[in-house]
Amino acid sequence: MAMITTVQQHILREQLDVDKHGQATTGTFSLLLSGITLAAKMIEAKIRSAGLTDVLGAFGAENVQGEQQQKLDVYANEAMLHCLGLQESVAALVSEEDEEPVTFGRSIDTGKYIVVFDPLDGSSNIDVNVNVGTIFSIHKRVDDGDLNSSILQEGTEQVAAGYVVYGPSTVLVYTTGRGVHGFTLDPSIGSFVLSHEDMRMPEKGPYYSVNEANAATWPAGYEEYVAGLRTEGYSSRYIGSLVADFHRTLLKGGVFLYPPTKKQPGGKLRLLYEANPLAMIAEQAGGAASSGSGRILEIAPTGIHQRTPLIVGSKWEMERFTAQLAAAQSR
Ligand code: AFP
Repeated sequence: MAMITTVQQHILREQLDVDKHGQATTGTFSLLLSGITLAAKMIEAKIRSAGLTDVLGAFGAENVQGEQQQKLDVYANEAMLHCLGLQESVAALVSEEDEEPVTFGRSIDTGKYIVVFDPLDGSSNIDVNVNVGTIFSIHKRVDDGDLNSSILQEGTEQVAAGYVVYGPSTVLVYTTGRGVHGFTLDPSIGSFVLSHEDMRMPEKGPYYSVNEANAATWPAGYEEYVAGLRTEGYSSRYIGSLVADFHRTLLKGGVFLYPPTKKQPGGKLRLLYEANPLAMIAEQAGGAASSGSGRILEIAPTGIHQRTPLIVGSKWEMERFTAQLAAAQSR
């Protein structure tokens, strides 16, 4: 029989390794990650039967971003809150779908971790059967009695980050700062099984990925950069689901951009639960992530739903981006 490693076994092994390096572990971190994998399985089961049951379409309310909530957004959020909220190690959950952090009435100095997440990213694609995802980021609570300073930590302080992409198969990718590992859900046993060990982003890739309909309103330098890639023979790919666009960039290399636009001068994507976790994964895999003004992971957050421009991808494309944008903006 072929040997398999499930995500649970992998996380436990990582935790034992952490122990070997002298840090005290209590098992709560493994439990936390298994809460996320359970929620992912619940969400994936719902998505798989989306056309058959009455879960497609608008829920009839707007979320904090002023976006139409889809029924599946609401279900995915409830699954995450349910699977993580019961855990004593959780100090607060911060979701794209909730205006304020959820603390379950616990005293602020009990839980050890803050989990920030986008329960169903790209949900406007669901009705047309296109890939969607869940993104998460985990921070340790800062012991200063102020929940906000624990939530608004820089991305460099993340202790783990990951995402699940619900595509032809369901894939979970995570990092605890010691490489990036990918697992594919095996529906016959109901477990995420290690399928991509120590993932590395190719140093240069064949694709650029951006919503070119916004090109006329990008700041100086962006159009020139993308035109340069076109001249070099790059192909264009854009799904409009961040997780799916990022997953392709991780596997195949290249660059994904969501620049500032006239409509969204501060960028469209959210710093805490979209840009930061993907930036940590990109860096761990040998790539880079920028806001156009600097490293994503070094942005000091000021609000839980704050937005940022995001440019993320392979080493070569990111070095070229930084150089070309600086040159264009100094003209
Ligand atoms: P939805 O969740 O509303 O589908 O938005 C998806 C998203 O936040 C992100 O997943 C995409 O990368 C981005 O928006 C696409 O935005 P545009 O439609 O403006 O290109």
